[in-house]
Amino acid sequence: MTLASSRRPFTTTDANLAPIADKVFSGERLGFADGLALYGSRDIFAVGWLANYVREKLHGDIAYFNVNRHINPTNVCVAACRLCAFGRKKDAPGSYTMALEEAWAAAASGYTEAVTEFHIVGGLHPDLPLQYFLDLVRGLKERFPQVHIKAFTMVEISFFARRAKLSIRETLEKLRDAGVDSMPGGGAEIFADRVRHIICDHKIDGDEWLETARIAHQVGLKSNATMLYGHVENDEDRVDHLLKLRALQDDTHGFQTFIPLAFHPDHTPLEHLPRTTGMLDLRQIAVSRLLLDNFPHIKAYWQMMTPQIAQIALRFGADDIDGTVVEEKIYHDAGATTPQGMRRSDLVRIIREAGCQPFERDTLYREVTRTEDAFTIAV
Ligand code: V47
Repeated sequence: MTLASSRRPFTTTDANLAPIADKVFSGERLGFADGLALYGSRDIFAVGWLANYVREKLHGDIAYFNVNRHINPTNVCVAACRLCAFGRKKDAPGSYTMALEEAWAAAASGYTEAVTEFHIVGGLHPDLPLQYFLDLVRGLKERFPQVHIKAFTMVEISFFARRAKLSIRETLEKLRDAGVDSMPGGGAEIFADRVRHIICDHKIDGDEWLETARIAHQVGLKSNATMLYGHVENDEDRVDHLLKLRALQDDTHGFQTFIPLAFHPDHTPLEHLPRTTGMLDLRQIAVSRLLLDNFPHIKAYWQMMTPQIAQIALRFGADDIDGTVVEEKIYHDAGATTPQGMRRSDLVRIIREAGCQPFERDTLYREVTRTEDAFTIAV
């Protein structure tokens, strides 16, 4: 079956994709049933082709990356999520909490390339007050005023607020005023209660995650959004998750990037589950690009997907492969075999070999221009 798009002919062996392709070519929004058809289609190349069509329309040949550093100030966590291999109880072997000086030193260490972003997330520590996080952020801003601070998931914000007896809005305003510039997308997992009860019973529910994101956007913080897939969820749960994010984005336009995260089962209570396959990872990228028509960016996080699959994902709807990272803990505790970090030059090579133009961005997707280890951001 061949349909004439405005640009090239589209071919599929799956009759269910023909009406979806018509909608994609005419810019019509896809619905719940379309999402299910995309997950169920045996013609993965056609699904990827459609997603790539949308990506090219939005971004041409450009693929984004950044030079960033992850900092996880503590792995101590009161929650005991079955999905997680990172969190530890306070006195358990392997638990750690960085003193502020240690966290500031970690920010400065690693690759010598000047980072443009600190990505900061951690466990829900029972004793660390909000003041620790305010001081952490303020100290980073004093030491690295040019570096964007993307910090704390909606789950952490809700926890800080409860401990400090503040509203979500007050907590976000304090962190913003201390120097948080935007927020990462973690903790969203899957919004469906049935699944959340199994994988992360102790976390805020889906509605609270969405409401916290709404307030973050209202106080002027952009954020990302994630979805953890490849565990006990089904296609309906995945489509439901994506459409809830899309509905919130219609209201706030505060999300920058969607990042599908493949579940890594090693060393978690869900260790018996198999790892996701390359085909599912690519399909997830493509379906995300097609359903999230109001999200500017879809990220293939190379740490989670492997650099090889992330590279192919650039032709399945992704326009971003994240950054240098330097030191990744959450996936490596759960058995990831990818390197802990990658050099800027390797990210550039991966992107070029995918046939795309590498574009070094800052967290807000402005162009970064480098001379030696200094950089300037186009504003
Ligand atoms: O929220 C935890 C996930 C997330 C496991 O916003 C796991 O730019 C797989 O959100 N297997 C944290 N996933 C990472 C995250 C992120 C990563 C990169 C970029 C951005 C961004 C955000 O990792 C958690 C959870 O969903 N996670 N454990 C695991 N065993």
